[in-house]
Amino acid sequence: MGDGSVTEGEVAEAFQMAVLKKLPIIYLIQDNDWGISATGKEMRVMDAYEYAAGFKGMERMRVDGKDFESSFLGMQKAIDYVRKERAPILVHAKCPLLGHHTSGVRKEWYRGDNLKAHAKDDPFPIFEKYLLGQGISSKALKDLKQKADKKVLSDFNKAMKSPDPELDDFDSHEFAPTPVTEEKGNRSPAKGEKVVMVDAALHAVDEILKNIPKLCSMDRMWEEDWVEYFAKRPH
Ligand SMILES: Cc1ncc(C[n+]2csc(CCOP(=O)(O)OP(=O)(O)O)c2C)c(N)n1
Ligand SMILES: [Mg+2]
Repeated sequence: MGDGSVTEGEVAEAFQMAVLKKLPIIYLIQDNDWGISATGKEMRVMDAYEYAAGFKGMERMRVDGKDFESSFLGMQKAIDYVRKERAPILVHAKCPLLGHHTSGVRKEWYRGDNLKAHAKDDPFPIFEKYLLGQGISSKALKDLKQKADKKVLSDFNKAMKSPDPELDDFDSHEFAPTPVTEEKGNRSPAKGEKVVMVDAALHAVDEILKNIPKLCSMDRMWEEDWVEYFAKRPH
């Protein structure tokens, strides 16, 4: 997530649940000190690493996001921690802003003179220098770059040549087709009690949950359990 997104309410809810249920999640924060066109100072009084300290049980770590070695080793530690402890961790990576917020919101519009300062922290030249220092030849790096450029160009050309998407196909694969296509059952069963709509929805969710015993007993379900559950679920 970006540093700006961490100031949003949904993230507080996610962090709270993650520590409460001890969920094995890595929150990787890319802190470029901008949220669209607002600076860090305009958005918040603390960064994500400091904020995470408020969530008891959230492990946290800082890495230098412009430095490959720091980021790579940091992520290795974070993955080990989550696998072993089955608990959440936040990794805060300080990064320069190199790209645009979106293709429609261009960095030149809001970054002004600051762009050059951020470009100095571009991780690519820093990594290149590091690799040269580790004894990798500049020829090997040049070859690698040429190979990557060639691959990107060929993929780009392939994409440009492919047909446009079909208009009536835009929502395919968005939702699984529902097996419920007609109303069944009795709306006015004998001795039935009238309930408000929200209660009816809660009863329905309750019935669904009753068929997932592990979830109902509030045990944590691991990824394999979910895969198993969805594989067996009647479609
Ligand atoms: C819940 C919610 N609140 C507000 C927004 C509006 N919004 C979109 S992007 C953004 C800031 C994102 O900042 P950051 O995550 O740092 O991304 P960056 O601009 O660095 O790419 C905001 C506030 C949103 N999309 N969702
Ligand atoms: Mg940002």
